[in-house]
Amino acid sequence: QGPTLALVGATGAVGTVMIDIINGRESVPWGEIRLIASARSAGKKIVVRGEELTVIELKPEAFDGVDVAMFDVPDEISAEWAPVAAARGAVAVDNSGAFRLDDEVPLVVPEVNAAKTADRPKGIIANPNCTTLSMMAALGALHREFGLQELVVASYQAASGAGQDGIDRLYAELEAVAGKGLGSKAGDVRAALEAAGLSLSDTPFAGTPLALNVIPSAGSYKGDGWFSEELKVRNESRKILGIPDLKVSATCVRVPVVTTHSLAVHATFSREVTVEAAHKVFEAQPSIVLVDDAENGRFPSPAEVVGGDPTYVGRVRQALDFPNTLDFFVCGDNLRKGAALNTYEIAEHLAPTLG
Ligand code: 11C
Repeated sequence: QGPTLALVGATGAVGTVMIDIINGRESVPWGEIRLIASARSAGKKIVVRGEELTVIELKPEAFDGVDVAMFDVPDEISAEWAPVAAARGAVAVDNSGAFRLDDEVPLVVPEVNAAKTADRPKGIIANPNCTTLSMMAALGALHREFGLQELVVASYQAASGAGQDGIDRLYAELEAVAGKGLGSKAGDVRAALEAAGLSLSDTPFAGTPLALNVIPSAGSYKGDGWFSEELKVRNESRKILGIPDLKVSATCVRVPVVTTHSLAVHATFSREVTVEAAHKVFEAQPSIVLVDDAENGRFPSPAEVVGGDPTYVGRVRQALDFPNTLDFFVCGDNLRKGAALNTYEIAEHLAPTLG
């Protein structure tokens, strides 16, 4: 009988991927697995590793006997309930933004800083934002070898970063614009969406069409020109890599991709770095798949890698006018490594120490 694992938010978009991941594991270290969700979803039956489980309502008693509680719920639900789980003796592994920058909460990517899981005075461990996470395995490996000093990134973020609403909206927009020859006249996509009853005032994407478009804003506006996703990339990268003064500048962009975030990374190191040496580092990291043969058109792209667990890296170049700087492109499934998988890997890492 192993430790007890609970999944809070079992019926949401990330929770569903989490169950998929648990079902796909060859073996799991858990005795009991408990599914928890809002009162609205309580009573629902979900098959986990061949056993039909009934989703139970989120209440303090739901955490009794739980060793690890993974939270895939909005920030305000985590802020209220992760401390409740911790107070009842569970380690809360939280995928929301509620605790990521709390000094008493480690922010963990297991292949970069797994040891931090041991230092958790609040009984809470945080999982990073999916945009940050999509490049962390690659940057962590390079940092160990060459010493990261500066990071400039542009993201290409998928619609599912905004949850099921984001996915539904993208499909509806694509349907509304398909086959109409749109995209050559300013405003024609917007007009087509409005004509199809897809109001731009309640889109999850900043009142801007996503179909046939890219949107230079992700998350909420935070002032001085910055959006929340850009500040998360900066603050979370610093904390995970343990470089408090890392120079970071990010531009986060939403693109009409269903799932898998990509980033164009421009990273400067304290030591000399060559493409050959970087390839070696990437090849030695089990969670990275290097796809880097530009001459033959081989590089990662979201539609080719979605659903996969690894971080895919390609287009690795020594920046022509910047010594010690590498440019490269990464793709990572934002619902798997970007959310559910990393959370589950933290729980798996804890399992042998609990129960
Ligand atoms: C997006 N990265 O693509 C966001 C979603 O802080 O966990 C995840 C937000 C977060 O919109």
